[in-house]
Amino acid sequence: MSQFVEELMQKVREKNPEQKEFHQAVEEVADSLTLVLERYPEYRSEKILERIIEPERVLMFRVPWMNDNHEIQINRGFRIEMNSAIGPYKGGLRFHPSVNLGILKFLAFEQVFKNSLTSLPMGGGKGGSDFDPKGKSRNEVMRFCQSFMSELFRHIGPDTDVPAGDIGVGGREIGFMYGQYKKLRNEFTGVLTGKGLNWGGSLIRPEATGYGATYLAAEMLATRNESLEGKTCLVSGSGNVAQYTVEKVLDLGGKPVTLSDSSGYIYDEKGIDRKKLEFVMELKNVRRGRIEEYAQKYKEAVYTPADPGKNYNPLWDHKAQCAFPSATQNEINKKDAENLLKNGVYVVSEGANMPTVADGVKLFVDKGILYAPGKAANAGGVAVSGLEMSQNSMRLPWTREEVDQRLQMIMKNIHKTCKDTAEKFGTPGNYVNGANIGGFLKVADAMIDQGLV
Ligand code: NDP
Ligand code: 2IT
Repeated sequence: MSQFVEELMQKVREKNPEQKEFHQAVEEVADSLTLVLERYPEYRSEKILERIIEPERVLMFRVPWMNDNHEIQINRGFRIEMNSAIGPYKGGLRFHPSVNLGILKFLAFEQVFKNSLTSLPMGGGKGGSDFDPKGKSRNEVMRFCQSFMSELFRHIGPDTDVPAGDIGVGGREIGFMYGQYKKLRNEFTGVLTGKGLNWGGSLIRPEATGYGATYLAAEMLATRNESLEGKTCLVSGSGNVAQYTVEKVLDLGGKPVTLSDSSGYIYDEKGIDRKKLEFVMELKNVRRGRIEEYAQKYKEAVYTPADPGKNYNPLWDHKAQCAFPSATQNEINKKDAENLLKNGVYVVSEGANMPTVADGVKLFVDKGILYAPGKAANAGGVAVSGLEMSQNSMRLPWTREEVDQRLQMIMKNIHKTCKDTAEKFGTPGNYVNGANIGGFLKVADAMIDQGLV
């Protein structure tokens, strides 16, 4: 680690104690940027990185709501407006009991580079709440969303800050929040993305993150004259990103064999086909059930409950060529990364944000496998959010084919930016450096152009 990174990290830790995910995200980026800061000292003297790690604004607020038993509940709401150098703040909202300031800051920080990589004019933001939608009734979720938006509405807007979904926030929650925003502002505008198709949403937005992560894997394989055809793929999670990853892997001839939720995972040696995927979508999106039911319905599949006492996740311990972590941060620890390599995995495309611990990332990079970090691999979601904003501004919806074409083009460009940038800075094949540097340069130059901001 360079002296600059060491000193920077010491300050980051002192100033933001206990925000360990934020430290992790900053350190990974800072490590890559050493290469840039050596070559272009103006970024050092302008203190660009020191500025980027400080959010432009952090909002934290009370979210009171009433449960179905008429008991008052209090949650905490957040919005991190991280960087607006290249466009309005843009990024998802996460509703999960683990949500805290450090987690949202890591996500907002990652979002800045990711959004820059899409080549669309979007700054970086993230928000959410420690609210747990699991087990709540539709009415409870609605009351929570309305209360959350009753505060958030005054801080956001189609040219200011445009939230979207993330863990625990899908089309249903976006709908409730949009309704409340509209009521308070008396305006029908593109203030949120991931909206329903009938009211300003874009075709392909639900599919975009999973499709994009798969397109990126295909692009990486193409550099070795290979494709996903016939490849066994490990997929984690069973929510939005995981479902559409499975769909696109199937389209491209691959064989997905796993899915998970926080209770456990299923392994289906015969492969998760379209019919089984349809079952998963109904199970997860309509009935909001647990993935265990998959193995009850399809006897060829094996369900393994999550075991917090184990020092590895057996999902990553199956023979395969590709892995698509699509659940949450740090779901691949060092032992899991070793298991993946041992089992023959040489393509890792991160649908989730920062799913691999730092030691795992190092292993993948040192081994020279085709490893795309989240900020490159999962950028398809926010990219199509950007396309939704364009369609809202024009008041003209595009066809499915048009949006998918643009998504494919954007993922191709992201791949090329990462690959070319890694080469330019003397680390060919290192998509981590490519993504961090590629995302940084555009934001850094915009910040310099705009003066001391
Ligand atoms: P969903 O809420 O639709 O699904 C999340 C899935 O991950 C569920 O299966 C959930 O299981 C599992 N999961 C969540 N938290 C944990 C945890 N702490 N431990 C174990 N499993 C967990 O979310 P998405 O599919 O939208 O998001 C998945 C990942 O992709 C996240 O990292 C998100 O930041 C990232 N992402 C999402 C984008 C999007 O457009 N939605 C865009 C880019 C990245 P359970 O139901 O049991 O909690
Ligand atoms: O992490 C992410 O990129 C998202 N959750 C999607 C953000 C968005 O604005 O669509």
